[in-house]
Amino acid sequence: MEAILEETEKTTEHASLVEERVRRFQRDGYLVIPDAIPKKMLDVIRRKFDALMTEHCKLVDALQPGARRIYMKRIIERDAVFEPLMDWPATFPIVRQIVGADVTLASAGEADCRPPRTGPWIGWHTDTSWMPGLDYPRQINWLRCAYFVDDITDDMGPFTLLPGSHRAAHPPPSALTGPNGDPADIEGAVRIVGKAGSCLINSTEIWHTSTPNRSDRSRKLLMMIYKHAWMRQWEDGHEISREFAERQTSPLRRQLCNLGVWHRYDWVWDA
Ligand SMILES: O=C(O)CCC(=O)C(=O)O
Repeated sequence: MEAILEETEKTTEHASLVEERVRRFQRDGYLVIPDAIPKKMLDVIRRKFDALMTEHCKLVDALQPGARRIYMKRIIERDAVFEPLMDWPATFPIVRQIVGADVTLASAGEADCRPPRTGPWIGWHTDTSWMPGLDYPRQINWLRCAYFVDDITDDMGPFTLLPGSHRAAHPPPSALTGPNGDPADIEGAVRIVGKAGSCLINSTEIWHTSTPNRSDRSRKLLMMIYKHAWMRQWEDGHEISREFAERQTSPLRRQLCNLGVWHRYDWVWDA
């Protein structure tokens, strides 16, 4: 009986923590979850990330020397170690709560690297300002989880955003980005630094930008993007392959991989 009570207490505590984080997210448009990935698991992930990224960087360097951002598409398909990130227990309950029961993946994830001593690669933007016919302030369209593979310090070009701007009446004015693509400093902007294993969850409607990596270290992130089932996936090789989706056995992961219908009248979702 005591064990059951203890378990119930833990579940209630967990539910109220999720609720509290969701409220914070709705207000600010982002959240940082410290220690989202425990050290032991992160060590395994980092080894695989570094091995794949080192090879990938050699290829990119040959074609595009001095690239300010290097990324690998479909990361969850490249090694089984990345696969659990799609429904990771420290973050997914929050994502599920924000997006809703029809949550699915918008892509097969990305491994992202900002090489040492490189300038910003993109100015102030939202990720979906290209979508026509949607008034501002917009509903949250996509939601991104960015896991820190290593510590990210202020000199490493941290992801930079303007809290609350996901509720703005317009996208970021172009005057906020200089002619050479450099972002202006905006009062109130926050540079997201943190320990390895942290996760930044952000609305892709939030105003955000890249900043220069002035350090001697690469800034490494693993990104997962979520959407509603009725939205299409990001194409151009970002989308989850049919073979990978069909291999999934858990009903939740099959839904996340966009198998099944998107127009459920019975409300019976697997998330
Ligand atoms: O790499 C960064 O710091 C910014 C990333 C970004 O703006 C994006 O992925 O849309």
